[in-house]
Amino acid sequence: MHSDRDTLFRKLWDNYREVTPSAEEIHRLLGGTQGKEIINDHIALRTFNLEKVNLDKLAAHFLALGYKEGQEYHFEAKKLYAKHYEHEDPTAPKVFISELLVEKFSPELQATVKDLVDKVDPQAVTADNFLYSGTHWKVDYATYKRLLAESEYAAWVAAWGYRANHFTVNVNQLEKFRTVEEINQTLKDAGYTINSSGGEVKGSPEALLEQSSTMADRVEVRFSDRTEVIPSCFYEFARRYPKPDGQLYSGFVAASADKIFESTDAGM
Ligand code: OOG
Ligand code: NI
Repeated sequence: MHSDRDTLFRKLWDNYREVTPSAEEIHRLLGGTQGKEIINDHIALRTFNLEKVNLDKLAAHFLALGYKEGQEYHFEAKKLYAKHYEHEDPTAPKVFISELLVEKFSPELQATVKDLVDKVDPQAVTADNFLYSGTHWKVDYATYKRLLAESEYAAWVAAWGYRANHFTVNVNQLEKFRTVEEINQTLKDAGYTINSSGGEVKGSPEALLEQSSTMADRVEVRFSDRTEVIPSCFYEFARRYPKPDGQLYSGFVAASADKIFESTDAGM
């Protein structure tokens, strides 16, 4: 029925899995013996705010599938702007798209990012596969490190390009687990590191959203001059609470999101 949407999320998942070896094991740990599929609360995408590839260009792919714009979010310190998108079908994952406010960075970073984006074919941006098309440029390791010094986000997008940055399990729909704390404990017992920036559980029942995430996997990336192991993608867990009208809150919480971004920090 909604096969275009299913296809897009399946392609995004397959592409995410390729660089996130923990995803399948975590899926198994949480899904375990339960018969039904894990439901995704949302996915997240990252980009630069340069016209050719900005947030709106990514969002267009979801608007075409019947998604509607939700709230917007500002991240002053990280110099990011984001919006979320949701679909009237409650089983459709929400989508959180952010963009780096490139003009707020040094002339060097601006020039580097402009160079990368100049390599993108404008037609590639509207193609069906754009959201899981990876990088459209070559970057050397020293350039990656220079970006990293100014913005972990900029370095991540330079290294990984267009792909789901994380998938998020809808905790409300799990059978084996009720709370984010229980999930964190199970993952820690299995040897995973939970992002502890701002606390392992971000948000609260009062904020109508509780979230946690793993620290990103570390995998090899082929830079133009060498191969290095860097953070790739992570897995997130979200539990939503009802609003006074009885409907589950469908937005995000900027203070929590601010910390979730740090799940791709090298941190060691
Ligand atoms: C997005 C971080 C925010 C959430 O659920 O609040 C987020 C990112 O890391 O790209 O996903
Ligand atoms: Ni998220």
